[in-house]
Amino acid sequence: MSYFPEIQKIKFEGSKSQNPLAFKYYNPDEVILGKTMKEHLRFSMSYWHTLTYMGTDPFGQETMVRPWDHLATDPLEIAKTRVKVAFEFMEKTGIEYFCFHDRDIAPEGKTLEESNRNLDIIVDIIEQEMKRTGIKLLWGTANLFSNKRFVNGASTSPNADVFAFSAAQVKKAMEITHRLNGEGYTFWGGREGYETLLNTDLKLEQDNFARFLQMAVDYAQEIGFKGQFYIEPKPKEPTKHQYDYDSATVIAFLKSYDLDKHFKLNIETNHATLAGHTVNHEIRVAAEAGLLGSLDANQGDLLLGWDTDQFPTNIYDTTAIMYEILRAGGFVTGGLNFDAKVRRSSFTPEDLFIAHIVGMDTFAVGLKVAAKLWEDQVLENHLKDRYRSYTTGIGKDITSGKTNFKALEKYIFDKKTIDDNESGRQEYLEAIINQYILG
Ligand code: XUL
Ligand code: CO
Repeated sequence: MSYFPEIQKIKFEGSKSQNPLAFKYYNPDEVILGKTMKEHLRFSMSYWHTLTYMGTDPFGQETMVRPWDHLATDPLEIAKTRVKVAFEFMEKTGIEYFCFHDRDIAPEGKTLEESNRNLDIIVDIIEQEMKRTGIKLLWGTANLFSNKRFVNGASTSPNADVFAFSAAQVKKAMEITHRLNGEGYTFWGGREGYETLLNTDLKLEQDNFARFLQMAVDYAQEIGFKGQFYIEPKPKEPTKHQYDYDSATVIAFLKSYDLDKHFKLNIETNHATLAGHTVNHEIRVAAEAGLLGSLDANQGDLLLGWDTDQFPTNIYDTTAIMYEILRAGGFVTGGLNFDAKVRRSSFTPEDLFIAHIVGMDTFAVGLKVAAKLWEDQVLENHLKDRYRSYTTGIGKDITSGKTNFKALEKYIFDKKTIDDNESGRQEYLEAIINQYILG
C-alpha cells in the first residue's frame, strides 16, 4: 500500500526543471571533492516534525491533512501506520537517515512499562523497515519535556523522582537506539534550565545534569552502545535560561565536568540565531574545540524571537554551513537532520515533499559553492595573509610561548609606533562569496 500514490521517487532534473517534485541542484551521486553529494550531506528526516507535527500553534488547532492518521483510532495503530509512511517518504525523497524522540514513534502509556511495551512493538516494525530499505538511524533521543511531570525540568528538576523517571526513560531510549544501530544519541536540554533564580539552586541543577550525563555514558558502556553522544545547544525556549545556551557554554560545561571525551555538539541553525550567533560561528567554535558532531538543519526568521524551525532556503547560510563542515573535515557520525517543519498553512502531504526538496537543494547549492571556495582556498589564503605577522619575528615568539610581558614591553619601546595595520577587507570578501554563488 502506498500513502503517497501520486508521488514517484524524486529525481534530479537540473536547474531548468519546472517540476516542483524534482531536485534542481541535489544530484545524490554527483562527486564533489572526492565524495558523492549524499555522502557529504547525510540528510536525515526528523520524525517529530514530519510525522507528528499537526499544525497547532498557541492560537489555533491542527491544520495538517494526513489521511493515514484516520485509518485507525487507536494511537498504537496510528503509530504503526506512521512507520510505513515515514519509510515510504524517505525512500521517495532519497533521505537515508532519520532521527526520533521515543514519544514521536510510539504513544506514551499510563506507566513507563506500558510506554516501553509500545516502543518495543513499534521498534520491531522500524527494524523491519530499516532492513527492507537500508535507511539508517542518525540518532535517537528521549522526549523529557512534553509530559507535565517535566514541568520543572527532567534531570534538573528539584524533584528527585523526576530525575529518576528521566533516567529510566533515557535508559530505554538508549536501548532502542542501540538496537536500531543508531549512529548517535542526542541530549537536547528540553526543560533543563530555569525561569527565575528566586526558586532555583543553579549549582545543584547543573551538577545533577552532569551526573545524569555521566550515568548515560556508563550505561552506554554497559550495553555496548558505541554511538556518539551529542548535546544540542539552545539558549531559550522553553525555559528563559537554558543551561546549554550555545556552543561555548556547552563546551565549558562538558570540560568542567570532565565529559568532553564522551560528547560532541549537535548544532541547530535556529538555536544559533536565538543565541545571537550565526550558525557558522557555532560550528566553528565546536570544530575548533574538536567537538563538532552533527547539525540540525533549519532556519529561523530574524524578525521573530522564537524557534520557527523553517526549512532551509537561504543559500548564503547553507554555503557558510557547508564551508565550515568541509573545513572541519566533513561529518563522521553526524549529518544534516532536518529539524524543520512545514508552515501551518502548508498542510498538504505534497508540501512535506516540496519542503524537504527545497531544503536538500539549498544544501546542495551550499555544498557546491563551499567546495569551490575550499578548493581555491580563497578565504584560507586571505586568513593566512591576515595573520602572517605571527609566523615570523615577535609574532612567532608569541605563538611559540617564547616571550613575556617584559620582553614585549621592550619590543614596543624600541618600535615606538604601530603604523602597519591593514584593512580587514570584509566587503571584498563578501563580494567574492557573491561571485562564487552566482558563478
Ligand atoms: C527543540 C529541538 C529538538 C531537538 C531534539 O528546539 O531542536 O527537537 O532537536 O530533542
Ligand atoms: Co533540534
